[in-house]
Amino acid sequence: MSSLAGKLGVVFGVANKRSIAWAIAQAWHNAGARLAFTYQGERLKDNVGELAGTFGPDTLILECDVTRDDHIDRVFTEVGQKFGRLDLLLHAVAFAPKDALEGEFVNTSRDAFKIAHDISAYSLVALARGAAPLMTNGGSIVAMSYYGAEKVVPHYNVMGVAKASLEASTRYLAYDLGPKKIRVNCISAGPMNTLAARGISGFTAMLKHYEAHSPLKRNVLPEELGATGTFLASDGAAAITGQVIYVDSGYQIMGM
Ligand code: 0WE
Repeated sequence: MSSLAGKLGVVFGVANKRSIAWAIAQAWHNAGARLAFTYQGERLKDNVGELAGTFGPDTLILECDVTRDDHIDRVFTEVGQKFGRLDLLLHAVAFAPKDALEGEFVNTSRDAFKIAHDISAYSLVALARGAAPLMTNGGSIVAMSYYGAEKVVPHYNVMGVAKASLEASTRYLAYDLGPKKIRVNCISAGPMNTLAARGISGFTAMLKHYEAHSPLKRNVLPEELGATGTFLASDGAAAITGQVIYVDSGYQIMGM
């Protein structure tokens, strides 16, 4: 019997086939979970429909702009109607205005700071609050983070501050939801070649840097994020909550 047999999940953050959300969704599906998907706007609707549709024609696909409380409410109402319960939630959503990732952090505007934190960190709190009443047998919430949350990565800027908030939010959510057997964890991934990474100047150099300096001397594969996401979602991780698990070829342990 596969490790997520009979589990019901909802996945936030698929944009295309390279998305981390899609890698973890495929792993969850292959482990036996039944999944619903959300997409961010009309622009991504067809992409997500095509990918999610490969899991069957009746796959639930809903629009969700995580800055909209009405969207979030509707997602959990419809997931509740379709599934009757929820076991798994994947948060793989982040955004900061492009100019905030280019200049100096000291120049971050109030607006860019607000947007980055709303979309990349507060959304986890809102989604956890929406999901919790449906997680009647307990549950596993998994969010994606990055090393820039704890050490300075040049140009990651306000996203690093927002990921620090996401990681701290993970701990406070784990505390609040623990009594309901709902676990909340982050996967801190090494750099991945996704849509969110495209156009980031120096990204190729970053992949080379991990190859040169990480203990494993290589980059991370999407299916390795899938495997860790499946473990965290499984009953094998039943005593793990509030943690940040590094899937980064060991890069995070290095001091130099
Ligand atoms: O979390 C991320 C990227 C998230 C992201 C990406 C974009 C690009 C397009 C958030 N907002 C935007 N806004 C856009 O307009 N990563 C971990 C990937 C990433 O992004 C970086 C990195 C790495 C690694 C930005 C600067 C430096 C390193």
